[in-house]
Amino acid sequence: MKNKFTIPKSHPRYPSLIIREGLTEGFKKGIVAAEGLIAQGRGEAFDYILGEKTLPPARKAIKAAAALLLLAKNPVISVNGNAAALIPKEIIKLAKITGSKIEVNLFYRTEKREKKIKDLLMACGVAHVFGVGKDASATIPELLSERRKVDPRGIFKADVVLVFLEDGDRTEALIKMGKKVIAVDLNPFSRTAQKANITIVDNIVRAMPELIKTSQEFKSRGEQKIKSILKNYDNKKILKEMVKIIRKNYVYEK
Ligand code: PTJ
Repeated sequence: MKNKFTIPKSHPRYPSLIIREGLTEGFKKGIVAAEGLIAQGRGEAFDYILGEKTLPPARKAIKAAAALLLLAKNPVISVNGNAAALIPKEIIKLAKITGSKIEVNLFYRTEKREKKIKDLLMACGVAHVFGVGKDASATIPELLSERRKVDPRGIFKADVVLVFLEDGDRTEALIKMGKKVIAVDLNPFSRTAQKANITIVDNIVRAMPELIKTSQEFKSRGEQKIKSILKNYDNKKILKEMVKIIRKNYVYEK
């Protein structure tokens, strides 16, 4: 991400300020929804509490996520405005390694923003972006938001879906359809975090490079070895570990 305002690298909040830059630039370009800036604020608060680093439970979730994506028959990465602005190249890298499709799926859906996100992803090197405009002709049952509209060749027939900054409704609806959901969400208490099969409680900006590295590493392992990672994975336990860290970080001692 560019540092247009020359924020000094020594600034204690440098990485966080650079993320803000990426999002506000994305907003000005029509990629990020205004509400996406507010969502980032909520994320920042959790990130601050987590110490702005990838914690051990998140690393375990990343390993399980890499395993699940590599074992999937039809994995799809679902992209919203914030993810497109912050991690477009990483989305494409991960899609290449894991054989995932990329689908645009917006909560605040407008065709104009969908197309801008598609163009951005294509400029970063992806051959096809699913779910744009009329391509999102299938419907996720029992979901009322605009996120219900999905591509019949993409999310609709996926067995594994990776989601970022999500609303709990769609995660629940996708799971009801028999899909496995991997969520990246800084808030371990959110419905998405609680409902997903694998929850990576981390900033998407840190989690994605780690997920790419792990997926690349696991790719050369045999299927049985990858399966054993998933066999021992317990998402409820991971979330509990995360909450324990939060409580420990914030015991106020005089
Ligand atoms: O682009 P659209 O139209 O699909 O809209 C996207 C937003 C983000 C506006 C929409 O999905 C939304 O309103 O999300 P929520 O319900 O506010 O949820 C955002 C969740 O993501 C919250 O739990 C935040 O803590 C978390 N979050 C925010 N920034 C990050 C994050 N998690 C990981 N990395 C972040 N950078």
